Order: sequence, then structure tokens, then C-alpha cells
Amino acid sequence: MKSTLVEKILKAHLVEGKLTPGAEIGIRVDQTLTQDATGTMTYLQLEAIGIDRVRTELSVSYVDHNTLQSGFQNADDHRYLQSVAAGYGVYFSRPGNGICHQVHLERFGIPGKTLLGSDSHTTTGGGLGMIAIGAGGLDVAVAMAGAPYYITVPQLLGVKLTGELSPWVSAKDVILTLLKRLSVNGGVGKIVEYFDSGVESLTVPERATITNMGAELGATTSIFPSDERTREFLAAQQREGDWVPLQADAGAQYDEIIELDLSAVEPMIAMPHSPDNVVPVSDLAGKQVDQVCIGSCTNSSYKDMMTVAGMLEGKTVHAGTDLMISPGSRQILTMLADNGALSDIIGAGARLLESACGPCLGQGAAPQSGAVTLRSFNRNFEARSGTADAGIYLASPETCAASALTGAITDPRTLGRPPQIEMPHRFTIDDSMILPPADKPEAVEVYRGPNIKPAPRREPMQDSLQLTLLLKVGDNITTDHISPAGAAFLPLRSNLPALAQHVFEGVDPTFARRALEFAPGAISGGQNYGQGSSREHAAMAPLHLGVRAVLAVSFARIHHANLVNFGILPLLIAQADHDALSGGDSLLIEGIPQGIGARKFTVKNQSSGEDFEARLEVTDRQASILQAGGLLNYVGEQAD
Ligand code: MIC
Ligand code: SF4
Repeated sequence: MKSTLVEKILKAHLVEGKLTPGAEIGIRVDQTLTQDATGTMTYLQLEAIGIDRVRTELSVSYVDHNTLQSGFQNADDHRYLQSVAAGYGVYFSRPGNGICHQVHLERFGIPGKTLLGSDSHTTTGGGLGMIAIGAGGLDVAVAMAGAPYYITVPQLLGVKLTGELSPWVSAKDVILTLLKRLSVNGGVGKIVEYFDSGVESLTVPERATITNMGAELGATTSIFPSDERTREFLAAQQREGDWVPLQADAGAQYDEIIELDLSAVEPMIAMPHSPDNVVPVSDLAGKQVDQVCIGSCTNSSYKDMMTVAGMLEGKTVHAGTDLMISPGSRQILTMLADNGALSDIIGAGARLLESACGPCLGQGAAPQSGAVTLRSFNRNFEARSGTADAGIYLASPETCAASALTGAITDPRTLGRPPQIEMPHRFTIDDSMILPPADKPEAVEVYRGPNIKPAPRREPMQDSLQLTLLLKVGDNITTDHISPAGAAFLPLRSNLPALAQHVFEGVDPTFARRALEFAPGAISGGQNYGQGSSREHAAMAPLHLGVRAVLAVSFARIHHANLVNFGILPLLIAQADHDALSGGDSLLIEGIPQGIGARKFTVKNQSSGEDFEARLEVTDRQASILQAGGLLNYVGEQAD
């Protein structure tokens, strides 16, 4: 039988179940990655599981998100992460070494392997031919402990790429074009596999830009074949031995195929406040831009940075526009310094930021009130820049640099010839900022600062729940709405009682107070509830406030899994029933254990007198997790 690339890798990693669409399978996880904003909770949970050493082939802990350090909290987390990594057999990438996804691509990713990461953009690894999936921290902890990772076999969306990109058009424009076509819901329940002649013209970092933002399509992951380009990239990283050729068999069947002629792609831009709100750059040309930020795990590769440096050389950033640049890794920053490109960047008046996530999640560089901020990043959710009323636009590094020079949104094709950038035959390799695990793990003392509080555990599942509907929200609610990112909140990621005070703060500042007053409570949402980040805090923090059910028309994949992991009922309801609910309604759900078994409940709205049906779309394993009141309880029961 002819197989797709995804089928081949999944088959090679299958430890439970059958590869039939819709069925649950368990796959072996070869590698894991964590980052500091989700990592502290992940390792606290790993400690709670009670193993001595990770059982994966490779696990890496990165520090890249919370590097602003405006108080002691982040630094405490970093030290905790460093010590726990040493003791548990995990590599530790120190702050300053770069953004997790970029560094993983450079130094650790291997074609054909599976990677599970506590960050939604773990999908970046698909650019190297890995099955790389983002998940909640608890799922990653369980995988580090050696358990399989469970997914529902996704549908396969084949993207047939033909042609070659035109000058000034780049990988970001490809994924923005797909987002325009498919929307932020378009990849839900799917893995996107790229194939055909167009693949060859894209380098690994360009492919990684595309698979990175597959997360914005809602896809489980995205993947490119491992071919000659992959070999070249790995060889330039002095890792040719990690290369294996991998591709779909000719004539392999996909559930759905879409075609994209790369030569027809033009510069695109996503407008506030959703990555699928995409139009051609030319439609917005001339719109004044207050701030431009270039970097992030989407677009901070060597080629991106060299292209930007080439465009800035000998010029000065427009007087009305601030330009911030964060190269993706220490490797890239070192190479820019060594070849002189950094001088072009600094000379043009760009503000150089460290190799970290930075402005992407509102860690500094918040723009002015009401600003237009143009970013080469992947998310433009409301308030994510740290300025509540700023409008975030997303575009390629080329469009960003062009706009920084003119002070207005600019189609880079109007600038003449683009700089010609060659991919290096040899990247500068220096792994001294990656600390290997300790030789004597028993001698490692784990550092715990005062901001580190234990991971929460839910009480066993109740027989019935009398809930107050605390909040009713609309479609596409993001995890940034639920548990905001930003410099004010991120230091609290390992201190749940403090973090919980900010749940839904930007939507309804009274939420936390009311939740505690009326607990137990429920939330009701429209389509695609919980899209965006993998942060399990968006489930844990509401749990801490007494939320025990979320009723929504549909859920985003990772958030749905996180709700189950923390024993919050993710109930699917009809749009009309969502419409009929009002904030403050009293909801009674009885026979919960039976309902979990039957996957359906009757919700009695005691305020309106109307009853309605709610469904549960969970696998047998997830049903058992819910019955136990969450994954930690379930793992505990299994161990007994
Ligand atoms: C994001 O881009 O939203 C984040 C911050 O990287 C998150 C992880 C987090 O919330 O810590 C993600 O993408 O999963
Ligand atoms: Fe970091 Fe932004 Fe990438 Fe998230 S999307 S990992 S915050 S650079």
C-alpha cells in the first residue's frame, strides 16, 4: 500500500491502537521540549509523577519566554528549571541561547522522529520532517516519564506545492495565503502534509516558517519531506549523520488535497486581531506604521535576518517608526556579528533585542496607545503586544523591513532588487550554552524560589454539579483571553493562586472575584474556544477559581485536551443553546459519571427553565481521566 509521510512516521511509532481516522492511538515520543513559561509547571508535574530520570531519547528544557526579569520570579524559575533538568536527565538551553523552536531545529531535530513540546509552535519541527506536536505541560511530563502520547488519528490534508516563489515573496506569504484560504479553523483535526515539486525550492528554515504557523490553522501539526535540502541544512549544522530521506510514496492518498502554485503567491498581511484576517500587502500600502518587530520562532532564521540586514544597509529607519529586531538564536546572532550584518542592522537604527520571544508575547517593547505594530510573528490576538488598543499586523520580514524604512505599510516588490542571500554551507556551531544533564543526578539539589507553588490537583469527579454560568463569550476565544500573556502576568506562571486572579481580565475584570464568590462555575463559548497557545494555565487557573465545566460550540485541540487533563468537563452544545444562555444562569448537571460514560448530559437551566443536551467528544482513555478528576489523579490510580 502507498503511504503518506505522516502514515509512515506514525506507523513506526505506534504503540497502541489502529491507524484509522477518528480512532485514538498512542505513539512513542522520541523527543520532548519545554520552554520556561510552561516548563516550571511541566517539571513540577514530572516531579509529582515520581520517576527518577526521563525516559525519552532526548528532552530539552529551553529558557526563552520569560527573559524580561523585572522581578525575581523569572530568574527563580530559570534556576529551578536548570537544577531540575540536571537531575532528571534533561538538556538545558540557557537564557540567551535562543528561541526553543529555532534552537531545536538547529541542534536537535531529526527527520522521522516524534517531538512533543509544551508550546503550540513545536510544529516548527515539521520543517525537518518530524511529527512535532504541541501539547499541555502535563501531557509532556507524562511523555517524559515514558508513556505514549495519545491522539485521535487526524485527517490528512495534502498541500500540493508547485512553482517557485517570486522575488520578495517568502515562506510567510505562503502560510498567510493558506490562512486566508482555510481560516484559523481550517486545520482542526488535521495534519497538513506538503508535497510535490514546489517543496524542493524551499530551505528548511522556510519550511519551518510554514509548519510553525500551521498552529494558527488549528492543525495538529504540519510536515515537509526530508530531502536533499534537509540533508544540506543538517550538514551545515554538522549533523549530516542525523539525516534520513523521507517522503510520501508516489500516489499516496490524502483525505483532502489543495494546490498552491508558489509563483502565484504575493506578499500578504494579516490584520488585527486574527492570523486569518489576511489581505494582500498592496491593499494596505501607505498605512502609517508606528512600530515594526522582526524575529520570533516564525521568522528569525539566518536567511531572514540577513535579508533584513541587506535591506537596511546604509539606510535609516523612518523617524515615525521604531524597529525592534530579535535574532532567533545565539548561533544566528553570532554569525551576524561575525559577518558584519549586525553593523548594518544597528547602523540603520534598529533596536537589537536578545535572542528570545520578547515582544511576541508582550515581554517588553509594548507599542504606544492605539499603535499600528507590524510584526514578522505568528499571532496578532488582541492585547498580545502588551498595549490593549494596539492593532497587530503580521507579515514577512521583507514586508516588515520595507515598512520600517518608509514608515508605512510597503509592498517590498516596490523596492527594486532584493538582497541575494546564500544559505551558509557551515553554520557556526557552539553548544556551550546547552548544559548536559548531571553525571551524578542524585547530588543535584533542586532550587525552589518563593514564587514556585505546587501544581494543582482536582478533587475526584462529582456525581452532580450545580454551576453558575460565570461568563458567556463568542467565537474564537484565545488562550490569551483566558490567561493573558504579557510582562505583568508571565512571572506568575508558576504561582497559580496569583495567576488565577487575572483570568479573563481583558474580557471581564470582575471574572476572578465573581468566580470565587459563586464557585463552582461554568463558562460558555462559541466556535473554536481556546485557540492559540498550549498553556495549560488556561485550564488550571479557571480550575483554581472553581470552574468545573466549559460549554462551547467547538473547542481548539490543545485546550480541549488541557481541560480534560485538569478534570474540567468540555461540553459541546448547539449554537442555539449557547445563544439562549445568559451570564448568571444556574445550571444543574446530574448523573455525571453516567454522562461521561454515555458521552452526553442533560443540562438543566434552572434560571430559564429550559433543558438542553450537551455532548462529550472524548476517547475512552479521556473519559477515564475525567472520571478520575484529571490526568494526575488518573496516573496515580494507574500506579496504585
Ligand atoms: C505563545 O506563543 O502563545 C506561547 C507563549 O509561546 C504559548 C506558550 C505559553 O503560553 O507559554 C504557546 O504557543 O503555546
Ligand atoms: Fe515564543 Fe512567540 Fe514563538 Fe510563542 S509564538 S514560542 S511566544 S516566539
